[in-house]
Amino acid sequence: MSSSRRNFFQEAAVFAAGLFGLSGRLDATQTASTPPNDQNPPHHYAATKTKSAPSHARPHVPVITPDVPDLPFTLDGPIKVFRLRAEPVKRKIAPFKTIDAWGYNGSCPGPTIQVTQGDRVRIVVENALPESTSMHWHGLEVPIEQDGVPFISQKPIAPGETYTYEFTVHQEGTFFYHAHSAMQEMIGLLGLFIAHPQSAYAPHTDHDYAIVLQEWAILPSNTVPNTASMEFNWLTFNGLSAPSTTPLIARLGSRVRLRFVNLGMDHHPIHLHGNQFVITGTEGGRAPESTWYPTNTVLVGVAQAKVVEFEARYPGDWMIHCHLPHHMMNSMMDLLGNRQIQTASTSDAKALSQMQTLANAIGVEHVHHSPIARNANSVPGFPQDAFMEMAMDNAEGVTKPETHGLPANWSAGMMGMMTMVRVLPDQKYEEIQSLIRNSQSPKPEEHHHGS
Ligand SMILES: [Cu+2]
Repeated sequence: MSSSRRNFFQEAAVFAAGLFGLSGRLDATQTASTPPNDQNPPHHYAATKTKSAPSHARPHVPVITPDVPDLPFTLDGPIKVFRLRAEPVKRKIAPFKTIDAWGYNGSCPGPTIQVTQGDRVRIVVENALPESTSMHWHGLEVPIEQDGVPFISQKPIAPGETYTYEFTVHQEGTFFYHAHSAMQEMIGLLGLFIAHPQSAYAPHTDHDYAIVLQEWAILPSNTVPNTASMEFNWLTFNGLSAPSTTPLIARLGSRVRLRFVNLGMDHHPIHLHGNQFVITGTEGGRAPESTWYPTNTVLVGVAQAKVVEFEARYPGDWMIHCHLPHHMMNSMMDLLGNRQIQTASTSDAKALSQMQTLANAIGVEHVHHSPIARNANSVPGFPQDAFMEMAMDNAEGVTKPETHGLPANWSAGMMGMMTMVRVLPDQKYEEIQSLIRNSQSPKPEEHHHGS
């Protein structure tokens, strides 16, 4: 086959994947790259200089947004038609906290839109909120009539009304959509808008994950976020606080892309353990390879997207988290009384009884996981982290295929804006992919026989 003919088929494959290949989880069986063959990679330079393959050697893999669905589309001729319904959404952000947010199609953040550069899209926005709304396509170069700013480029979308946007996506990159009013953004009206490039990025990436960063101010015993507050006590990845966040699964030897989007009040320095990465893109699209440099923390500013890539060379369960200390915890004030709002010493007995109160409330057995010193009660400042570790491995929303095989009490170390990338050798990787597939397929009627 001549090389031009081969290119034609490869580009056709990219096109088809862009049209129809957007749902479902990645099974990297067909796409995983050969593991790096250097036996002893230097740990300080894990970051990713592989030889660049020709840019359309292999089609891109779909983006997976853990804990957030993809938005399906229908075709009207060549136009991809999407439907978004703005509505109130209940979201269980942690095993012991459910909030009343607003979102789209039952999800907060809203479902992820995936298109291919060059696509013509039509997005029908239905307003099922009790007030007017609007929709802005953040970072996309669209005609002013499609810009979504109430009173400037359109009338507000009244409750019960629908409004239709239509434009051609000529860019590639990580974008998002959001209502164009500050309070509605803060109560959750946003979602990802991924534009895949017409020719796949080089080097080829085997896994592509996206995470929306949000913060919430929710008083104890309340469910409605206070969108006027600057005191945030709940921090989420894709609308969930750890340990409810679903770990990202990667095959050992694969190349992983992570996309972070921030539409809150704080900037978030996102840190990856045990691996270096390179920043390969922003909200403006792909960055030239000459600008990539090794790092392990990326500051995701408000209204920005940051895209990073790394070679998953080291097996293990590697944390990914915002490194602002107050963003690495959950608010237990609902149940903990004075524990979090005082800095004066308390006794171990009192602290333990507070934790037991919380554990009882969510049906978890509180275990005193970390040892303390015999003289702890006499040391000013004690306790800080002591007794705060709450293992919830088996709580609803925490146990799932992606957490299979983690060490006991793993969830005690997971709070706030936190998840992990689990870099797994082939056998463990396949095992978890199989569990994921089984959990997604409809359950057959159970017939248990004695034998
Ligand atoms: Cu943060």
